[in-house]
This record gives sequence, structure tokens and C-alpha cells, in this order.
Amino acid sequence: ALRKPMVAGNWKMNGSLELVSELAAAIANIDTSDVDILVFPPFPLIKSALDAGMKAGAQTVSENNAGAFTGEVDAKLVHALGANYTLVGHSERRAIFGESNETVAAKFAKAQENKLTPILCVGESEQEREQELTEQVVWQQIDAIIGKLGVDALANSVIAYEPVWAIGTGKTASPEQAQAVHKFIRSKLTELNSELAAKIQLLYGGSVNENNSEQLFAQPDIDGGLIGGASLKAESFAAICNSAK
Ligand code: G2H
Repeated sequence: ALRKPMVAGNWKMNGSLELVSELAAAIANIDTSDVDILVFPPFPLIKSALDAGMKAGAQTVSENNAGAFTGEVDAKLVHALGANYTLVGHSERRAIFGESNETVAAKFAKAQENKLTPILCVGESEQEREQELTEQVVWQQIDAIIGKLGVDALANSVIAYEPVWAIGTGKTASPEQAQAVHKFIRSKLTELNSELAAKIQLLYGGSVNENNSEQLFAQPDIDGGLIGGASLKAESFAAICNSAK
């Protein structure tokens, strides 16, 4: 295949040392030559997850360099611990913590400066979908990165399409709905850099579980998933990882 599938577990503000051990055991025997498996635990557990043999990343990083920013976490430190990825612009960061497209672009840049591969999360709200603004909103979120850093910056990144109306709601986008947006993203990128567009991993996120993952991942432009709730159950997460092969 042109693109290696990826399954990434976004723990959000959940998890424990016990969950690190359980998940590490559940995925230990999965051959990762044909699927990238990553977990995104809360910051205090990143090092534990790495020590347990998993590939782990951060759920967000600061857009600033180290300094007087109480409560923030430096991308450089995350990389120094042994992590290679960070999420940026998850819809909860945008909606609850007020991150704008500009802030997300600054975090994306800071991640790459510190050798972390950003997984850029994009997606429309239910109202935006009803108003047929899905493509416009998703492209604006991606174009904020291109405008600041140029399209080539996306070569070292992953994009996760997560329709906000499907997040944690149990309402998954149908494989056809998800594929349509993934295809739109890849074709827009093809206009700018066809080699990059062919190679970039595009993940789907939003209520993915072990019962719907196989059909979603079978779509031609869906290269894996960003999994929330179902990534907190060891058996479910392992099944989803296997379904991406
Ligand atoms: C979307 C997803 C993971 P869930 O936020 O990022 O969560 O699978 O619980 O909808």
C-alpha cells in the first residue's frame, strides 16, 4: 500500500497507570510492520506509556518556547521524553479552550520545530454540515497551516478528519460520508502537491469502535483512525488496530 495505516488512541482526560499496563499488554503482540499504533494519554502518563513499550504522543503542546507559562507543556520536552507525535487542534481544544485556526497553526509549527509530527484535527459542526459548509470549514482549517508554513509543511504531518457531531455521540459518519470528505481533502492537496497528497495519512475520528472500524478503514482515502472512547478498552482498541491492517 502507498500509505501505512495508523490507529491512534486519544485518551482525552482519562486513564491511569493501570490502563497503561493493560493496553500495552493488549497490543504487545500486534505486528506493527503494517499498522502504526499510537496512544495519546494525559501528559503525566506519556513517559509511562513509552516505558511500557508503546508509541505515545501528546494531546496538545504549547505554541511557546519554554518559559513563564504556568501549566503549559513544551513540545521540546515532549520530544526529549521519547515521543514523536502530538495532536493539534482537536475540536475539544478549539471549542472548550478557544483555540483559533491561528493558534492551531502556531502549535503545529512549534511541534515540527521540535521534531514532533503533528496530527492536525479538523472537522465541521452539525450546524455547519446542515448549512453545507463542511468542505469550506475543513479546508479553512487546513489552509491556516498552509498559509503560515506552506503546503510542504504538511509532508511531515497527519490529518485527522473528525466531524464534531460524531465525536463521543455514538453518531459515526457513514463510511461514504467520511470517504467523501477524505477524498475532498486529498484532491485539494493534490492540486498543490500531488506527491504529498498521495503520501499523507488521513485518519477518520468520531465514535469509531470495533464494530464500525473495518468498514471505515476500507475506504480508499481513509488511512486509519483517531479513537477516543473505544481506545480506553484494551480489547476494543486491539481489535480496532487489527482491523486497520
Ligand atoms: C473524537 C474521538 C477521538 P470518540 O474526539 O479523538 O473521540 O471516538 O470518543 O468520538
